[in-house]
Amino acid sequence: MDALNQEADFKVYTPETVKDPDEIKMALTWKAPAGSYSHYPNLQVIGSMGAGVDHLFEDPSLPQHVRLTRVVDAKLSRDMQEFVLAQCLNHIKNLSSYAQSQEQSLWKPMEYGRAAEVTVGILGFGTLGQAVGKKLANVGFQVSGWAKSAKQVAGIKSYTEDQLDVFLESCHILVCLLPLTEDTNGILNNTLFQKLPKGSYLINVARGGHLNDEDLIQSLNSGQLSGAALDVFNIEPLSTDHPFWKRKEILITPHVASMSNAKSVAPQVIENYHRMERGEELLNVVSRDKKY
Ligand code: OXD
Repeated sequence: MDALNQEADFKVYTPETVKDPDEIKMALTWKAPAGSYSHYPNLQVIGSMGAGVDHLFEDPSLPQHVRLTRVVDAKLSRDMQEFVLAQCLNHIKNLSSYAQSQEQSLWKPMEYGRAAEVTVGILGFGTLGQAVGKKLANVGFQVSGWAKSAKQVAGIKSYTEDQLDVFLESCHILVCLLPLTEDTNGILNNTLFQKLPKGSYLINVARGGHLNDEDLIQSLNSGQLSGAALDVFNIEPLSTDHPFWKRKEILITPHVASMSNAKSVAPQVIENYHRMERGEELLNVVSRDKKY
């Protein structure tokens, strides 16, 4: 909010400092309590402060006439590219296992993978998914992407809605970057894991709601999955008694893959405010039908 206040040529309030609710035309938000938006009768735009917008649709009283936007930011996209790349390399070079061996002073060489021999499947091949896919391909991984609609990205094989099974068949590493919607809720489950090659690795950097926690544990127990890197969880922070903490094959990070930065986000928020005032098309509009 401070970054916005410094740069904006309009007034910026927090819910606590608003004096006249009629004055508010645009809201910037991240996981606001349900019902927050109904206090402002002249609201025209609600902007999610992150890339994800699932938190908006969780509010049953989200005003129907209000336009919704999200953040699409080059810096956030680069952060996600680097994070996923780090997780892929960590996995194929066994770095987490060596960190665990070190705790026991254990000298235990392991076979390692090579990027050129590993296929990484990006489940959710939208703007962010494509950026991540390109980065991995540049480093030498084989990359494929799955999205509802066909995407043309040089050097990356793209699969569409009805080709999910064939897409999954070749993924040694599956990266979830899907938006969370009714269709994708719980998609990372036993049925999907069974379609991956045995011993595949899962990276979830999208939402905890995509993953069925029980099914992940079962797939690790059976060896269908060799491990997982999880940055997002059904309930955050992850409770201290959650079984994931005790699993050596799971690498847990606290939702840090790419964190919205007020300084980089402020310019596009300001731009959208002016576009709204001029009655122009907004940037990064969210479809209410698709919910992303
Ligand atoms: C986002 C996130 O959606 O941080 O931006 O998860």
